[in-house]
Amino acid sequence: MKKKALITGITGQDGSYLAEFLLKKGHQIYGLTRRTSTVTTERIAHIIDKINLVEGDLMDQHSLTHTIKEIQPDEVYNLAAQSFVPTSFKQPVLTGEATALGVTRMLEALRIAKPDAKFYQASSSEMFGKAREVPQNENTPFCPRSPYGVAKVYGHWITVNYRESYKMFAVSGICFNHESPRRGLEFVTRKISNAVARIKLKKQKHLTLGNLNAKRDWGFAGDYVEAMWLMLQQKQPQDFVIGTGKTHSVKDFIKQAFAVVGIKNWKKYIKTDKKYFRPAEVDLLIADPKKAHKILGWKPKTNFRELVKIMVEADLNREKLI
Ligand code: NDP
Ligand code: GDR
Repeated sequence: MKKKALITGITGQDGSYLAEFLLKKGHQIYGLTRRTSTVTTERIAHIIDKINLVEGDLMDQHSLTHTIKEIQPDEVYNLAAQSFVPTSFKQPVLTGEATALGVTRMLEALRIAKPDAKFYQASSSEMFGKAREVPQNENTPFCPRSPYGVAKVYGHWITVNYRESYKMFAVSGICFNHESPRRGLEFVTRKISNAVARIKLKKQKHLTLGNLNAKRDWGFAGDYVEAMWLMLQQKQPQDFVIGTGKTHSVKDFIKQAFAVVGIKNWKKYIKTDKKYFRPAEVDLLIADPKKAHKILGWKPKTNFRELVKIMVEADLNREKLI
């Protein structure tokens, strides 16, 4: 019998990599998608014949309970969320509904209809926010700096609470930033890789950004989905920090991306605009992933330079075709 996995957020960056990964493991994949007026399946177009899409929304309890009852999944990966930090300042209530309460809705659906399913919650390094210690591990206190970060803290603790209250196999992966050519265009890494490709091809003159000094622990999304799966294969449910243990500034990312296309005087292409600065910023994130190394045997395979190269080259190829 094939294992059944339900992935929420399957149309997103991580959902697409996880679906590919689990297909290779021989899973039967179900992906929760919400109704939209335009197509959102671009990232999973190449595997769409091999997976089953089911309609539902984290805002709608009934659709989740019904989905779980029907499918009876062995594993549930809750990747769906309003995931863009700036949007969370503009739409804090919606972010709370989807990113925080959405987790409870899914846990309730499981408690009622499939309590022995294994549950993965996509927690975030944004929960550390104004970080109380450097680097951050599983015991570092949370200090979120955005409605998104606050919502993820709720999602994290409700996952822990269902594990402790109902003995469910519910775990939280505290993932640091992970990127790829499938990253949404509004996130800083993809915004940079895409602009650098366009500048190289003379399709764009400048790149306008916000805070260039923020530092993040950036890894490759394709590596991180393996850690999600590994967490659900453990005997005991527990939470893990997943990251590279290295940090770089936005400026470092820009320099490295321009270097990929052989441009040295990158400064002349960069502008800043207040509109890209956040009401409250997270200045420095860096993971201490020792627990994941030790217990999961997980280590990232792609380093920072390789990641930037993969992203810029993919955007160059894509822009050449447009
Ligand atoms: P994306 O923004 O690329 O994908 C988000 C997914 O959630 C999309 O499939 C989207 O669907 C879906 N979604 C949004 N709202 C709802 C809703 N109300 N009901 C059902 N589905 C919904 O995110 P990523 O793939 O980058 O991230 C995956 C998860 O991991 C998110 O929870 C994110 O917060 C978290 N995370 C991500 C990190 C990263 O660096 N990428 C790091 C740490 C945590 P649609 O296509 O219809 O919009
Ligand atoms: P982040 O990612 O907020 O860390 O959340 P993002 O790429 O949006 O920002 C990273 C840093 O870059 C700075 N920055 C800019 N950011 C954007 N988007 N656009 C700009 O023009 C710009 N200029 C500078 C930001 O201020 C910030 O410091 C991501 C998301 O995937 C979350 O869902 C996830 O939980 C966390 O990573 C871990």
